[in-house]
Amino acid sequence: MTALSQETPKADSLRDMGTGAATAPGDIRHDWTREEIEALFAKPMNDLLFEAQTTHRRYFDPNTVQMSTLLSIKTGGCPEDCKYCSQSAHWTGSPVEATKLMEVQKVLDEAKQAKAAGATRYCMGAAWRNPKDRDMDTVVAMIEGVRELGMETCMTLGMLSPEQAGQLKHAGLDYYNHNVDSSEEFYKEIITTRTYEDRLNTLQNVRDAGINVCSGGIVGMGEGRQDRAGMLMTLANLEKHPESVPINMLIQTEGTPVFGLDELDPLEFVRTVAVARIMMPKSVVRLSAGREWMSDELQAMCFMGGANSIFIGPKLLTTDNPAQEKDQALFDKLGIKPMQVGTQVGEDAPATDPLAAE
Ligand code: SAM
Ligand code: DTB
Ligand code: SF4
Repeated sequence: MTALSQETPKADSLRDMGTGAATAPGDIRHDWTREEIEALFAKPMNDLLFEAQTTHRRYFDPNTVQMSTLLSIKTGGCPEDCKYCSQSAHWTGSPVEATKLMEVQKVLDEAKQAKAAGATRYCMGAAWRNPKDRDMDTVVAMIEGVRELGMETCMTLGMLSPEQAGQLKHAGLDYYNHNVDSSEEFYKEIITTRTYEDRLNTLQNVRDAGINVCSGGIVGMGEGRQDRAGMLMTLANLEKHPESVPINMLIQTEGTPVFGLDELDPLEFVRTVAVARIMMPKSVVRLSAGREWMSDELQAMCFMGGANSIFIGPKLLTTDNPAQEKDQALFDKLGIKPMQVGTQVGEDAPATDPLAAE
């Protein structure tokens, strides 16, 4: 299996190929260059947010946000050496304790609560390099059970073979999360136990199985702007954009090698979200980890920049997420409503194309 093509030359829309034909905000492209992306990052903030909003409104209702809830179905003890992760067995100073794979019924009980709290998608994560074949029956039962509750399903279990991806699809899995995490160059600084190509191969297996792809990364790990640009270039130049793009702000956990790094300027986080929105116009962009430590104003700027998905519920995998009442108060102040299932890939979005009349 070869890695996904990162340099598909053909764009889906008119391009400036020396013909003078320019692209409009929201045209779908897969041929982004580093220079173009860095130029987006360097725009004045108001211009960047305006372009992101214009792009966003072409495909989505700007006042709706998709809401997922996360559960760690197998915590800690992971053989991988991701420097940001409290669940890696390599960082013995991390406070996270390893657990076994949860029982199916316990997962379903948690999922019911998440549904009652307003989540439309249930995301189950395991601290694995890859699922063992002996675990597949259990994760399949979890997918089937959550679907029966009437929720969309997402899993993040590490690397998948084509056969495992096929099994998950057959069970009815809607989304698979597998992040590229950073640029290809910076990735080597963060993880040594697998390669960037391994990540891309799993994404290809997920795509080939017909499961929606959820892939994004983390910022604030000491990478440079060129790495944030490189990460988005990898994602946007895939043959098909991921349907879901989580942008995580690093949550620093004691004992991990990245603990104590200078925090990323929050406005640079907003820029990363806005550039992701511009480059992947129809994708749902998730304001993912780190909201617990973000002000209302910062989160509002991310929504202005085109973020339209979040995790709700008091916990992510091992760390805290805002309490439901706090989130509800924020949504009320911002006039944000939950996004209905089925509209998240843009196909049913209202015809509010601000460029259509031009
Ligand atoms: N083990 C699987 C894997 O790595 O693909 C699935 C679980 S892993 C925790 C899922 C993603 O969570 C990682 O790829 C990373 O992007 C994100 N993540 C993990 N720890 C994080 C942290 N401390 N802060 C922000 N994001 C984090
Ligand atoms: C993703 O991109 N972010 C989520 C989800 N995919 C699995 C995980 C965030 C984890 C934050 C650290 C923790 O709670 O352990
Ligand atoms: Fe393991 Fe995933 Fe954490 Fe890496 S990010 S250590 S693969 S749980």
